[in-house]
Amino acid sequence: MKTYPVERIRNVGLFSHGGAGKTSMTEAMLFTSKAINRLGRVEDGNTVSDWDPDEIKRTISISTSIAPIEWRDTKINILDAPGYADFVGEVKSAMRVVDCAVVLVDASAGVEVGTEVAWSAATERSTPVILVINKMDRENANFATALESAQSIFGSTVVPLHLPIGAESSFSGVIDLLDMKAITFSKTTDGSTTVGEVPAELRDEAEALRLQLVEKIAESDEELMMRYLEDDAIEVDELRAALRTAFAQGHIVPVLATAATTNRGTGLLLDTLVDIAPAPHDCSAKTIDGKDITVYADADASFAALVFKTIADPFVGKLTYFRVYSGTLKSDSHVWNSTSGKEERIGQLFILRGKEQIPVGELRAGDIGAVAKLTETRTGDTLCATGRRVILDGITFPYPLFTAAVSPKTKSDLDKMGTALARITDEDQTLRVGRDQATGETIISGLGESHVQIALDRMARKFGVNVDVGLPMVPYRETIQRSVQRVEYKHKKQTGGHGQYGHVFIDVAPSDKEFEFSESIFGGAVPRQYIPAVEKGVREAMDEGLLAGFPVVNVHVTLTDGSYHNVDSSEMAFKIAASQAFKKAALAAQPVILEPVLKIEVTIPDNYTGDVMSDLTTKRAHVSGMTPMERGFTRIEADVPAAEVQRYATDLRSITQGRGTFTTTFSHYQQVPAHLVDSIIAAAKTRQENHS
Ligand SMILES: Nc1nc2c(ncn2[C@@H]2O[C@H](COP(=O)(O)OP(=O)(O)O)[C@@H](O)[C@H]2O)c(=O)[nH]1
Ligand SMILES: [Mg+2]
Repeated sequence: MKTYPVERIRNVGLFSHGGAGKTSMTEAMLFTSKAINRLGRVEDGNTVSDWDPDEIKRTISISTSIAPIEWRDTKINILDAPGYADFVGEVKSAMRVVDCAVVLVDASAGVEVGTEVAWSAATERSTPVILVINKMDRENANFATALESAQSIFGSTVVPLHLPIGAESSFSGVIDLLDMKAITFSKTTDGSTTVGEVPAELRDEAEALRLQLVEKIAESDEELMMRYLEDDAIEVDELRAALRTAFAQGHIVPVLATAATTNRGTGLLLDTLVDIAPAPHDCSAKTIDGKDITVYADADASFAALVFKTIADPFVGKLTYFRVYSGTLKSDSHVWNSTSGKEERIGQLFILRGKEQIPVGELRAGDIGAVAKLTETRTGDTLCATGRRVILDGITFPYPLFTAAVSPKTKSDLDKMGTALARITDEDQTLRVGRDQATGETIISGLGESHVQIALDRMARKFGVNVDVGLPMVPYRETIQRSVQRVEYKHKKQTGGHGQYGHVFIDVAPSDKEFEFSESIFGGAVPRQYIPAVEKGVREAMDEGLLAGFPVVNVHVTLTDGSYHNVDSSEMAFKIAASQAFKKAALAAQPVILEPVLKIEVTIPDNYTGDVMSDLTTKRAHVSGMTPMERGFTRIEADVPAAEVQRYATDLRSITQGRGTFTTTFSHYQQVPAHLVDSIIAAAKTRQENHS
């Protein structure tokens, strides 16, 4: 592929609700621009974009793919991002490196949750948006209804640039409202078109929509507005130039109509991207390292690039995707990773088309490419010239919402699990792996149950590591409710040989502190050197638990009396006596199970408040507040037992169709209600039997 000057590059992301047609559109663009000679289909698992075996198996996109398209002497780097909620991390990283977002809407469904997620990700970065109403050939396709849903949710900047001719099986073309020409699609899928006059029956509607469009364009250009109000004739080229400016400033969101799988309207979308999408040199970037340097897309300036994606490939190893923001990067060179503060050796550079890696000698400002085998670099890092160290704005990833516990199936899985988990989190920064301090389990967190499951399937497929997955243990605790005095235990074994003798009296009482130990031994009843062993015995017994094997907390143990034997007493004997005495005392002190309670904040569109509240009530939550937020959202604050919300990511997604978010933080422990105690004890016993 030839090298393009910065003004002939476009970096464009395709975003939408899952299934709206992004991958099919990428395929149609590659086919129309003759980069491929066969139009693949998602159902057949033969598209360029969905190349990963997990994507082919599930016929959905899981990871962002890149497809460079050459069109009208311009290189358009298409980033095809996944649309499902679990992969929103990919949306964030793709949105970070594109200068234009194409948001697809299914013509028979209108705006959906994923459309809103894409829209807000674009708004967050002030990335201009083109709306494409796709699947115009499908049953129930309705351009007007879909357009209306977009205008009602996204506002009046949304105006059609195209008016479709026909719909469903009779979707045969569009009227370009700027040119006021009818563009008819060929009957085949070759993407060719013919230009003609606007059909009479659509002329009025087209005129009215054109007026809206011209007015919207003129609104962002004073001189043009004057001429418009004075009914001056305004040339189409002038309008197109003003549209480009208004678009880049976010004053207008043009709407197109397409049908990707029959390759209709694809060429027109590519034309629109060449005509109005910003080029990299229209968008400078500011460094965030306090040096306040503005980085321009100038190939001769000092090198700076942002890493937006990492793939752990079982064969080539780590593949790092990046966008060059300034300067030129050459194969076989050295750069500085200013985020990790380490030098990196750059081997062979590639541009990527799906899974295909096309070697190139250099990558210039504005372009997107990849390199293998970097060692010190993660997604979000800045790579720069050793001589000018800058840090570019990184990528903000959403917090994980769902946590699972994983355990290796076999010994060999155990040996490989650590590395494999590290590699899949390297690939996906919305995954977190760690060790639960309270339960010692290896836990993995992600944006949802299927997100975690897919990641573990990938780990099994890519790195041959198989694990059992389950909900993490709830870190219950146990404690006592009343004091018990003078509980005695004598550990005595004197049957020949070295005997054992340890004898203690203890008091136990509830305490605000995690654990208190004191002694009021009188007259050396228990020699001083054995007192630490008594405390150790008590602690060990506390760790083992009383009712269900959960650690005991909030007790005060006092060693009050005892006796010893000159020969047979030992630390071990007193430790055993102490742990038995503790169990005896605590079991007599009305032990109970404590459960962790979380503070949860749930943010939802107002219309779901009732459903979310009643669901929280079924989860034993205590709502402490409801705060109206901007854009018609409400935040509910509540205290809820951790055990009730282990699957809340899934529950909330189904209640709010994916429009709700939540955060949780640990708050306190509370006593488990009596009706739940038996099931907790039974579950703990089963788990212990399975692990013994
Ligand atoms: N009828 C019709 N089906 C389409 C069109 N675009 C995509 N599809 C189908 O919609 C499904 C999802 O498409 P895909 O490209 O994977 O959507 P993505 O999830 O946004 O990448 C697939 O079954 C496609 O064949 C279209 O324009 N018309
Ligand atoms: Mg896709």
